[in-house]
This record gives sequence, structure tokens and C-alpha cells, in this order.
Amino acid sequence: MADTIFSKIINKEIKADIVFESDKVLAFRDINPQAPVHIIIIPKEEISRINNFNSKKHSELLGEMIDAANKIAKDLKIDDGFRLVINNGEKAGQSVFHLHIHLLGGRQMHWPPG
Ligand code: DGP
Repeated sequence: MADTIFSKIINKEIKADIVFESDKVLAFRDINPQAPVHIIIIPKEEISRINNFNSKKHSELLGEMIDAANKIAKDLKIDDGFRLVINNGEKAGQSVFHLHIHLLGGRQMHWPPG
């Protein structure tokens, strides 16, 4: 597994405020929240970025990440409106090269994003 900060969170080598965990998926509060609710949802399997997504291998896993997003949104009472974001590559703002979905909510969102 590539040694990103998220693999350290998966391995419990560094602490995170975990809001959901299953065999394959982990979710925790973002250290630098951009909304009242800002959760990072990651696969425990290391996929560096969405460029490397392979539907034959990863569809079920991505489905579990979306299921987790819906469950967390409901648990945290933002299921009436939230945003899911995947940044792919530095140009899109990706800073941690372990695939993750941002779940943002708890405020009015605007479009287009910056
Ligand atoms: P991105 O820029 O799309 O790669 O998002 C990475 C996010 O990860 C960013 O919003 C900040 C968050 N993050 C980075 N390091 C840590 C950490 O050590 N703990 C937590 N909870 N979040 C982190």
C-alpha cells in the first residue's frame, strides 16, 4: 500500500474522527472542513486517484462508498442536501493520492465550484 496519510489513518497509526467503518470503507471528518459537515470517505484498498478506477474491479467498492455517504448524510442530518466531490490530480486540487470522496453539507452550496 502506498504510504499516504490516509493509509496511516486506515492502520490507526494516526488518529481521525471516524464516523463510519466497514470491512472495505472508512470515513472520517476532514481536518480542514469546508462546510459544517465535511467527511472524507475512502476505500481501505489503495487506489491513488479516479484515473485508476476500473469498473470491472472497483464498481462494488465505489457503490459501498456511495452507500456510506448516504448513511452518514442521514446520520448527520444533512440528507436533504449535500455535495459529493472527487478531486482527480493536482490540477483539480487533489493533495492526498488515495482515492476519496468529499461529503459536504450543512450549508447552502454554490455553483460553479472554484
Ligand atoms: P484533496 O485535496 O481532494 O486531496 O483532499 C484531501 C483532504 O484530506 C483535505 O480536505 C484535507 C484532508 N486531510 C489531509 N490530511 C488529513 C489528516 O491527517 N486527517 C484528516 N482528518 N484529514 C486530512
